[in-house]
Parts: sequence; structure tokens; C-alpha cells
Amino acid sequence: MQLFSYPAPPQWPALQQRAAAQQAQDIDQRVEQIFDDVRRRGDAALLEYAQRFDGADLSAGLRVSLEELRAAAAQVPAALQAAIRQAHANILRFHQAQVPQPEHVETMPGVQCWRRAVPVQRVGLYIPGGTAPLFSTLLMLGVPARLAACPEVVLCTPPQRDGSVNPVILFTAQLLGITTIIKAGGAQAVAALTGGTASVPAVDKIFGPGNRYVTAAKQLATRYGVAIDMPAGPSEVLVIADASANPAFVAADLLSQAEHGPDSQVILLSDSLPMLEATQAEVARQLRELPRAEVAAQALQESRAILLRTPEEMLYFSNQYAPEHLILAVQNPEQLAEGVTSAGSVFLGHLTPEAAGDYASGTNHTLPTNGYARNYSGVSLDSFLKKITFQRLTAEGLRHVGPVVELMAEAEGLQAHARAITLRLESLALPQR
Ligand code: HSO
Ligand code: ZN
Repeated sequence: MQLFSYPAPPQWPALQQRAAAQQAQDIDQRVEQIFDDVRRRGDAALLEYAQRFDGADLSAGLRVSLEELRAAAAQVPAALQAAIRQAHANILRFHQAQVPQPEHVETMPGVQCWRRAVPVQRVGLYIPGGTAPLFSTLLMLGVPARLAACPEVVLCTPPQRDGSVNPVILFTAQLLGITTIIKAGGAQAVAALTGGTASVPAVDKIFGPGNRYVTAAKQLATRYGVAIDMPAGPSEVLVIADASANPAFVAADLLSQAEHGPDSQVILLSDSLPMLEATQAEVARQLRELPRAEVAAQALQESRAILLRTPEEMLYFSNQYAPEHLILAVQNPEQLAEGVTSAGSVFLGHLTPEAAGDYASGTNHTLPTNGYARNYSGVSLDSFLKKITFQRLTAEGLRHVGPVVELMAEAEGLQAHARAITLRLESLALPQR
């Protein structure tokens, strides 16, 4: 980690810079070709990509069969099953509190307006395979999808070389009651979810993390009218640590973000130089013990430890950076938390690691990165719902609101609008039969 001592505020924007997103043009072109190919050849294209990119022969079928699904639990240790069930229960409880209350408002006598939440009808959940198959992400997307009662939930995840899907992912899917599971990864999976194939239903909205190809593919999907959860970027954490923090805890938190990927962003702010130095030493020590040390070490090369003067300065810096995760490893975290205006998710105090929220405390871990915490929220139940407004006017209601509309419509020069009211008001004035 590079150390910066009391940088002057004009230098802060440079320190808040994320590594330039290298959305290489050749990635976009490649993804467009894949979309074309999947649209033209459907399942045949998916089979070929599985062979080429995953080394898997899926001629037996692109879908996970019910037998495969049922067999998965036997391969997952009982203790892990219990842990996943507990995490599921906590995440469900937290998201249940987000169920919207019915809204019904009479704005004028006889003018009834109401709003109803309706699930997005068809959703696609993408779960990467690769070096770390994130079944926790399936919980984070599957729980709100089920709670919202989306009628169609399609899970796409890449196959392993033997053509199977990671059993923990299957166990988690089963727990969620998700049975449409497609063995497809990468941009081709997103293409299939966008346009549909014989085996893959087309969806209305696509969720989930992925590599640069998946990210580019989700972006392209939006051009075909498919919505996505949010613009994605590398995962990031910012820790504010005062002299009361435990350097070993802080180091572990920094490393848990760094081990996600070589492009993970890690920033440590402190108003205590001894704390910064002790944490740096701890990071170096703990790094050596990590199986993913190489990945974490790469991420740490771009990471920064910054000495600032006061809690207010640290908070200001953090709000400007707008981190995906913010850890307040300080004596009085509540007070600091009050001042947070931009962050995806905030972790208060010395005993609240980001890892708790990543897996099991209940909050969602699909969060805005790359500064989008300035203007986006993380995934929640809302992400799977649309809100539809309804209204109904009685005769009394029309008499109340009608003249308001007539005047405004005429002032905008929109005579047909005015007439839609006038004709009805006139009909009310006629003797009723
Ligand atoms: N920190 C990741 C989520 C995750 N961590 C999954 C472990 N597993 C999201 O930013
Ligand atoms: Zn994580």
C-alpha cells in the first residue's frame, strides 16, 4: 500500500481516482459478435461456447435436470448447508421488511389514486463460476427475486469441465426454489437471456456480477430493451480507522476486498500515523498466509493508505469517493455514520467486518461500485418490482379536478386534452336517464 501523509485537499481528487476502466473496444466488438451468433444459432451456439470456453460437453442438455438438482445436496457438507440456511433466513428477514405498503390516496373528493407493486415478470440471475463460484451472490439475488414473486426466475452459471454445475450453487438454488438453471456463462449467457433460445427463456431484467465480457454484454442487453441491475465495476472498500482500531482487524478487512480480484480497490484513511503503519505491517504479514495472495497483492499495489487530520476530513474524503463498502473502525461510529451521504453499504465499529454483510448478516451485497454510490442504491426487493399507478374518478372527482385540467391543457395549447374533460363534464350536466 502506498502511504500519503496529509495530502492537501486539491490533491484528493487524484487519490480518489479509480484505475481507468479499460472498456477495451475489442471486448465490445467480440460481445456484439457473440450476441449475433446466439441470436442466429441459439442453443447450438451455446453448446459450442461451452466447449470452447468452459471445456464442457453439454450435448446431453444445457439445462440442469431435476435429478442433478436433487443430487446436489448430498455433495454439500451438512455444516455448510446449515450455514447457508441461516444466511438465507437472515437475508429473507431483512428483505421482508422492504415489502412496500399499499398506497391509496384521495387527492380531492372523488379523485382516487393508488399505486401497486408488481414483480418484474421474467428475471435472469447470472452467477459466475471460475476461481470463486459465489453462491452467496445467488442468495443475494434469489431471495428478493422470490420475495417479489417474479413468475419466471432463470439462473445462468457456467458449467465445470465435466459438464456439471458447482453443487453448492445447485443446493442454494434448490433452497430458493429456482429450478430453471442454464449451464451457460460469459457474454453468451447474457445474449441468451436477452433474446431467448430454445433452452433459455428471454427475460426482462438481468442481475449479477461478472467479468468484463459479462459487464459489456449486460450493457449491450440494455440496447435491446432489457434492464440490468446496475453498472458494474471492480469491488471496493474504504476503511476509516482511528487510533482505537485494531490493525489486525483492519488489515483483514482490506485483504478480504483485495482477494476478490487484481483490480479490487482498497483505501484506508486514518488520523493516526501509528495506526496506518501498524495496519500496513499487518497487511504484509497476513497476505503471506492467503491462498489468493497473488491476486490480493496485485490489488494492493494500486491501494492507498492516507493520513488525514480529523474525522470530518475522513468523512468528507469518503463521501467524495463514494465507496461500495465503507467500514467505520472508530470509537464513535454512530456519529460518523450520520454524516455518510455516499456509500453502498456501511459497517459500524470494530466488530462489524464487511464479510458479515458479504455473506450472512442480512443486507444485500450487490452494491454500486465505481462511484455510482453517488446516484444508485444496491440491489433490494425494489430492484425486482415495478410500481404501477392507478386512478379512478367519480362524477364528483371529475367536477373537482376537471376545471383544473381544462385550464392547464388550454394554456399548453393541447385542445384535445381539454376536450377529454369538457365532453365528460357536459355529459354530467345533462339530465341523467
Ligand atoms: N464483496 C463482494 C461480495 C462477496 N464477498 C461474495 C464474498 N462473497 C461484493 O462486493
Ligand atoms: Zn467480499
